[in-house]
Amino acid sequence: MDLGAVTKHSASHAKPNGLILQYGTAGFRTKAEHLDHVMFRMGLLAVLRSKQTKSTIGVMVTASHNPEEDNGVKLVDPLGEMLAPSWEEHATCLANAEEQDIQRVLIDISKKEAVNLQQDAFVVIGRDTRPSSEKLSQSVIDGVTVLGGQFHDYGLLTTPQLHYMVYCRNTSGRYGKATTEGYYQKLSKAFLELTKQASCSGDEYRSLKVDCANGIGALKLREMEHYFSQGLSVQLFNDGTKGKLNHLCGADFVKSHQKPPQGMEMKSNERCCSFDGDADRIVYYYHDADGHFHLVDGDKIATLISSFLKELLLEIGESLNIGVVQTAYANGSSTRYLEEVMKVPVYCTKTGVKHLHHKAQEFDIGVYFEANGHGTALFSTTVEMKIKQLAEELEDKKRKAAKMLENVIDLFNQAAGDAISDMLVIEAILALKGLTVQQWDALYADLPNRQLKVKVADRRVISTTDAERQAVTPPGLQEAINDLVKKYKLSRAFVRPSGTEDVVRVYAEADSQENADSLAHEVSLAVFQLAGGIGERPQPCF
Ligand code: NG1
Ligand code: ZN
Repeated sequence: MDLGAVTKHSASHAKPNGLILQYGTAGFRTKAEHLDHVMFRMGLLAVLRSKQTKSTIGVMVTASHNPEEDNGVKLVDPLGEMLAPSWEEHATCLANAEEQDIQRVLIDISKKEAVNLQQDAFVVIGRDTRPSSEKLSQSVIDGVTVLGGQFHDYGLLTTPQLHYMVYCRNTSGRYGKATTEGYYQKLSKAFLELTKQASCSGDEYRSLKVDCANGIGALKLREMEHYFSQGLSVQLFNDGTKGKLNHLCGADFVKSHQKPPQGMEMKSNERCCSFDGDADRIVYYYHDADGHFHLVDGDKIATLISSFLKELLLEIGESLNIGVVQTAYANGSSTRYLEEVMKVPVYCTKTGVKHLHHKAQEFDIGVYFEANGHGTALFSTTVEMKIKQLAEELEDKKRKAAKMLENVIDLFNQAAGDAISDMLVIEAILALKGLTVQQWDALYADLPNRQLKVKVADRRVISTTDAERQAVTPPGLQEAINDLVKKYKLSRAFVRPSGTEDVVRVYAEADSQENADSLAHEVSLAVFQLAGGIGERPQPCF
């Protein structure tokens, strides 16, 4: 480790005075102009992690659904997963170190993690379409090279594509080719094979409107569309040619405002979907004949997928254990439907896909989705091998079902939740089952709900337990929430500090929209009073 060179280069990526950042739900995120030093240092850290794991490590420059002025960075571990928790701590430590302490922190991490500094290091880098991303990814590269790491800069990629590249490279190409071409081919082939089985090929099943949040999803879907166009035609909106990233569009906007994105032409009963800014989330929606907007969120996606998987397993005659993993944001109706009607076990984890992913790994097949549309289905290696074998051995109908399941496994980006691969799985299931978006939506009725944000001086005063469903501190807050919840029917509410924004998030559901709005507002006031609210008191805004 040439520590002299590190010090010299680090000085040109100086840390703004007094800035303290946390490796949060999905890496570091803040205003782009405060991130240069973090990028450089994450380049350094990626080299150490690569040396330690003797594997390729990924670095993604993106702030997902955050405003265009923000940016962020996260590291991707060898099998395409999120960074291991002990390394998140190292990341926070390194990002916040004063200039004169950087050498010491690097040595400390290397010692604690028994990093062999003689080992080669390889880092792959991707970035979203934010104006700040290109320069920031150069700072990552600076960090990688100053520690003697090799790298490949993929340039513009969706977040899930970077996860895919890391996974491919660390499994010697068995999973797929580590190029965008390889990604397009793998997914499109599985999609086309699967949809070949669909008996109804009516046009209404074969076209989809996609709001790309003015982000990277538009570029990549455009590159990809001719690979799968025999099975699906996509019409892209908010493709980045005019509008601003995530502004009044994209999955996060649609989910949190419960209304269609700007710039999308929706006819009644047409199937539409939105990606977020780095294309790892997807939500569906439509306008009914009366002009009412209907959101089909991550919970309904999980329901559609898990019921399809259950049917295939039944057909094949295999009893594998399927589990669905959700967070506290999952609509109460979805949990009830999964448990009571579908008889699928449901588990709740803390927010952030790394937690859901971890839990999902406990099952033969783990389907996990956040209500906001971030998720996937995970298949254990044993299950994958077994299905491939059955697809060769079984006869007739059973063989067909096993083949279909094999296609589904190939279609899901096993490394991460992926809007593009989720979209293709959903489109295939709808075509195979001959379901319209309305029929899918009608599986169960969502409980009316509302999400709000409250500004407080220090959001860390709120700590939670029970997968974030109960507040432990500040004192009195949970009691206040309990009292408010009692006032409404079918109600539930919880609060937690955001891991990606400087706010406290409030969630409430109840028997009517009016009641959900009112409960959310009352809980916001309790947070404001008991957790050190700043600025204007929360106003009832609905
Ligand atoms: P925070 O800001 O911690 O609530 C948000 C989403 C998460 C996850 C991350 C990462 C909600 C309520 N929260 O986290 O689900 O997607 O961003 O992008 O949607
Ligand atoms: Zn995202």
